[in-house]
Amino acid sequence: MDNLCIDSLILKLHDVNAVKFGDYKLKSGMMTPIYIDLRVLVSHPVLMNQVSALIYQRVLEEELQFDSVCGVPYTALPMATIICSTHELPMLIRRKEAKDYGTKRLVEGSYREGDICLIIEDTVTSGSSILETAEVLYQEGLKVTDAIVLMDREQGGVDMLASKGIRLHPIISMFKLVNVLLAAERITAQTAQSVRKFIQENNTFSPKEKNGNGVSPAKKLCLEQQLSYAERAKLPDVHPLASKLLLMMEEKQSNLCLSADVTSTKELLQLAETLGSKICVLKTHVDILKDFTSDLGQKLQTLAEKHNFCIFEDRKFADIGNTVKHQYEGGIYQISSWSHMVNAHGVPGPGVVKGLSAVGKPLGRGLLLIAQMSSQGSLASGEYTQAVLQIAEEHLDFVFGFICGSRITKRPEFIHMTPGVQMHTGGDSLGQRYSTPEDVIYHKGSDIIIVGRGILEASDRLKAAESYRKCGWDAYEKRLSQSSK
Ligand code: 5BU
Repeated sequence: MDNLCIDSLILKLHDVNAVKFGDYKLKSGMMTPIYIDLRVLVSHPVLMNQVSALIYQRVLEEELQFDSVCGVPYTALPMATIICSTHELPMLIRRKEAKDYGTKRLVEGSYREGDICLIIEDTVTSGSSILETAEVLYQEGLKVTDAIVLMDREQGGVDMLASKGIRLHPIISMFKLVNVLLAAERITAQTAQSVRKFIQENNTFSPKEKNGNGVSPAKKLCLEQQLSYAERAKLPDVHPLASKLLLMMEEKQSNLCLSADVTSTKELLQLAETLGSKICVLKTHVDILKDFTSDLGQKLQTLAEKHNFCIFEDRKFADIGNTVKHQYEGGIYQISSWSHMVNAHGVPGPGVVKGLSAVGKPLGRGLLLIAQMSSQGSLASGEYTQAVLQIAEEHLDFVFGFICGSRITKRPEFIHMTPGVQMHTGGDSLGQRYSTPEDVIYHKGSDIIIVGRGILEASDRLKAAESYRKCGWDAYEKRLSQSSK
């Protein structure tokens, strides 16, 4: 989703008084220093259309599957109507009260038992309004798996709904809103700080039992994942390369892997030199270099030692064991001689690991298995991911982690690395999909963010790398602090 688009929307919402600062009472009775009133949107059709378009864009980005759409009455009702009318999607209307004449239906529109209904909401605090609507839909035999909200007050709605089996996809978060208004000098730093403090101190969702029912997937991750990178480095079964990497991460306060997807050797070496201090891993695709020479590996290794990072050639091996052995060791690139880690698909079965291990294990190298991919329509999911996990568990002496979208195993010895990361969700025109560092590390429980164009296309690459390092690290610290609560 385009960030500029969100930023300008936030300013327009402020212009029309949909965002107010002061002392306001929420539906729950709680007093708040910020109030969001999106009811005014009906008087601003251009803005209403823009909001509806953003919601629909999110539907596409998340590839949501559903049979009908229902807006939570009343504010989200016109938004749902515009979306359904524009894109010719069937809509359902939830009545707040059943009529006392005629059919007495609580849900208007046509549906069949088992149909999936997507819920649309304007603002979420605790998530109770969405749940109320979902419960009415459940009574009618409908299913609700996802909901989209324009504004998330970040006070526990995502976790509460997740605990009820509903994924909530927010478009604007409260922190984002405050940051944009502050940057535009619409509010003072003091107001921004009081809102942030209020949000942090007023989380409406507190799981009753740790590890028990009612705990959201995001919270569960936090509860399970109590070890720091440094603690994990010392576990008895951890692979030596994973141990080295985890210690490096802790020392540099970086869980950032730079995907150095450039086509000139000079630029690659320059990147390693200038951004080396910000990263824990440098990921390469040597086969896209137009001027590869056999001394590159040695040069990269020298820089890796100087700046304390690991080298990861993203070769994605996917052949029978005997072939990958040659591909890894020989050819022009002689990958095993300089890359600390490589990755492989699980498609060929365990033989691919055995072939690579025969070359890499004696050299102290390690392997990441590709358990999930970031690209749209990827086939690496569900049972495939589980089968990859099984292969990894059978080869702990060489496989030390995964390429994945989110954490796939509780074993703290495994390192999870996630590509498809940018500061804003969305994708490119060739099927890449992006999640944010916070989402990947905090919500999805991964360990390392892999960032390419988010840094490479920035006008100041060093500054961009520092922002990603900081975001990734802050998300990790937030996860750790939550888990020890
Ligand atoms: P981007 O510029 O941040 O989109 O680059 C992502 C990098 O990660 C790029 O080198 C891909 O080849 C790599 N990648 C990925 O994007 N998604 C995947 O599932 C895997 C690798 Br596996």
